Amino acid sequence: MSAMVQSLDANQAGAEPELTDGFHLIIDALKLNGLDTIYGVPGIPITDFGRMAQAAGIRVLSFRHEQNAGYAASIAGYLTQKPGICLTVSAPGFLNGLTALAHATTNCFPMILISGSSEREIVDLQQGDYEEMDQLAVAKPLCKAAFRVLHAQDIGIGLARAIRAAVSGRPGGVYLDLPAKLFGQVMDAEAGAKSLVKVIDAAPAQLPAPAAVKRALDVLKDAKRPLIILGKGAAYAQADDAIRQLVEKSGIPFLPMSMAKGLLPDTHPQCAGAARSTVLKDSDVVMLIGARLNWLLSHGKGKNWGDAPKKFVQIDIEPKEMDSNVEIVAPVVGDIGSCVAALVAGIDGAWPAPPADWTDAVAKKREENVAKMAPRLMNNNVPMDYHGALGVLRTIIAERPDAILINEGANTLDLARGVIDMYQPRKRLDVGTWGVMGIGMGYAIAAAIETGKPVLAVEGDSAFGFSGMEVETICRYDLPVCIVVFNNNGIYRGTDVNNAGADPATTVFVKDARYDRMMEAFGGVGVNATSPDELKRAVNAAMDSRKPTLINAVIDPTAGSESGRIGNLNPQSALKKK
Ligand code: OXT
Ligand code: ADP
Ligand code: MG
Repeated sequence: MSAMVQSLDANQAGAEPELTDGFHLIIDALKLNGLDTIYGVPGIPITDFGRMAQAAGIRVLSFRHEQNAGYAASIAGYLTQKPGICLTVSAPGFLNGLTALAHATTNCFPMILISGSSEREIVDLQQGDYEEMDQLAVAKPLCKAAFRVLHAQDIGIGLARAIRAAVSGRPGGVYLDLPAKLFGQVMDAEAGAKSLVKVIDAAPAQLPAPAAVKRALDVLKDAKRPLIILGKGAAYAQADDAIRQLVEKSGIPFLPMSMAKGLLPDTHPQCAGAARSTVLKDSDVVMLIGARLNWLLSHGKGKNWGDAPKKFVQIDIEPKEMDSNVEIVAPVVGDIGSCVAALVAGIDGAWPAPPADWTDAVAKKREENVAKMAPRLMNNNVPMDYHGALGVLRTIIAERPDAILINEGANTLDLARGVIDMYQPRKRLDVGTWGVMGIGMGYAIAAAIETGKPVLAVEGDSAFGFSGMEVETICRYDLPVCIVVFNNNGIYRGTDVNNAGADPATTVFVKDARYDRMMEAFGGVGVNATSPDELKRAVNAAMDSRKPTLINAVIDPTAGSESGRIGNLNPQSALKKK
C-alpha cells in the first residue's frame, strides 16, 4: 500500500513515475525465472491475468477442468525440472487443482499451484464472500509449502520462495495464494522491477559424504546377488549417463520401476524387468536409486522379498526416507547425479563382477518370461484381448522410441507396463505413487507441449473418462496426441451383473460405446479398431500425421481381471469367505 501512496504523491508533484501493478509483476517474475508456460482454467479473479500473460509471451493453456491442468503442470515439472505452473480461480477451482498438487507432492514432482482468492478481510471474518475459502489453510497439509502474497512489492520474493520450495531437496508441490486485490495493486515500476528475484541455483547439488559412498561400495562389493532398483527419482534427476555408467561398470542387474523404464533400454542385457519376482526374492544386496520402499515394492519385506537375508543401500535426496520401512545399511544422501558419479568414481578395474551364477539365473528367468509372452503378443483375435492389442503398440514404440507413452487403467496399465518396452529416459508417464486415474489427458497435453514429441496415450475406458473432456483441448491446440481407449465396457471387465435390481452393476459402462466419436465432435480423427491390424494402421497413421486422434480399441469384455495385478489389495469380505 505504501508504495502505491508514494507513487500517487509523486504523480501529484508532477514527476509522473512509471507505474506497474500486481498483474505485470507476477508475469515479469515468472518470465524472469524462465517459467513460460501456464496450465489452467480462467475465471474471477484471474481471467485478465491469463490474457495479459498470453499477451506477454507466456504460453497459457486453457483446460476444461483444473484437475487436468494440475496434472499437466505436475508432469511438466517432472519432465523439465522446473516447477510446472497451474493457475486456478478461487475455492472450487482451487480445490479442483488441489488433487493434482497433492499428487505432485506424493510423486516428488515440482509444481506450483497459483490460485486467485477472495478478499482476506471478508474470508477471515467468514462474511460470505464470492467463492469464500481459507485456501492457504486448506492447501498446507497437502503440499510441501504454501505462501500468500498480500503486497505487490512481495511478489518477487513470494515466487522465489515458491520456486525454491518446489525444486530444492525432494521436489514437490507448492501453493501460492494470490488474493484478488493483489493483482490490481499499483507501485512504482522501477521499485517493482527491483523487487523481482531471479532464483540462483534453485536446486543446489547435494554432495554425498565420502564415508557414505565408501560404505555403500563396500556393501555392494561383498554382494553375491546384487540388484539395482531404479525409480522415477532417478529418471527425474536427468543423470542418465552417470546411471548407465554405474550399471555397466558394476555389471549389476537393474530393475526399473514403472516410470524409470527406458532410463536404460528395457532390452539392455542387464535389465531384470522381466525377471522381477526372481530378483526381488533372491537378491542379497539391493541398491535403491530414487525409489522408495513403499507399497509398490511391498515395503521391502514379506513374501515378495523371499527368505534370503537382504541388505539395502539407498540413494535419495531426502534423509528422512532412510529406514522408513526397513533398515538401510548404507544410506547415501544427496542428489542422484552427485551420488552416482561418486559411486562410479569408486568402481575401478579391480571391481569384482557379480557372480556369474547370479547374472545367469537372472538372464535365464528373463528369457523364459519373454519367450512365454511372445506368442500371446502375436495373436490376431477379434475381439482383441489385451496382449493382441498391446503387441501392436509394443512394435510401434520400438519403431518410434522417442514418442511419449502415457498409460492408465488397471489391466490396461499393468499389462502395458510389462508388454511395451521403453528405450529412452522419461518417455513412460503413468499413474505413479497413488495409482491415480485421471492423469491421462493432462499428462498427454503437457508432454506434447513440453517436448514437442508425438504422444501415445494408452487408456482404460474408465481411466479415460476421468479426463476425457480434454480431447477438446487437444483439438483446440492441435496437439500430436493419439489416444487409444481400451474399451472393454467397464472397470476391469465389462461383464459384471447386478442381480439385485434393474440398475447396472457398479463396474460396467454403456456397452459398445464409441469413444472415437468424442474426438470427431471436435474436429479430430476418430477410428473404431476391432482387430490388431486395424489398430496398428490407425496408430501409425496418427503418429505420422500428428493429428489429434482417438482410437476406440474394442477389447473382449471378459479379458481383464479385477484390479489388474493388484487384486490382492482389495479387502476380502468376511461374509463372502464364509
Ligand atoms: O517375475 P514374474 O514372473 O512375477 O513376472 C513379472 C515380470 O517379471 C513380467 N514381465 C515380463 N515378462 C515378459 N516380458 C516382459 N517384457 C516383461 N516385463 C515384465 O511380468 C510380470 C509382471 O511384471 P510387473 O508388472 O513389473 O510386476 P508386478 O508384480 O505387477 O509389480 C507389482 C507392482 C505393484 C509394482 C505393479 O503391479 C504396479 O506398478 N502396479 C500399479 C498398479 C496401479 O497403480 N493400478 C492403478 C490403480 S487400480 C484401481 O485403484 C483403479 N480404480 C480406482 C480409482 C483410482 N485408481 N483412482 C481414482 C482417482 N479413482 C478410482 C479405477 C476406477 S483402476 C480403475 C479403472 C480401471 O478400469 P479401466 O477401464 O481404466 O481399465 P481396465 O482394467 O483395462 O478395464
Ligand atoms: P518409484 O515410484 O519410481 O519407485 P518414488 O517416487 O517412490 O519412485 O521415489 C522417488 C524418490 O526419488 C523419492 O524418494 C525422492 O526423494 C527421490 N528423488 C527425487 N529427485 C531426486 C534427486 N534429484 N536426487 C536424489 N533423490 C531424488
Ligand atoms: Mg476398462
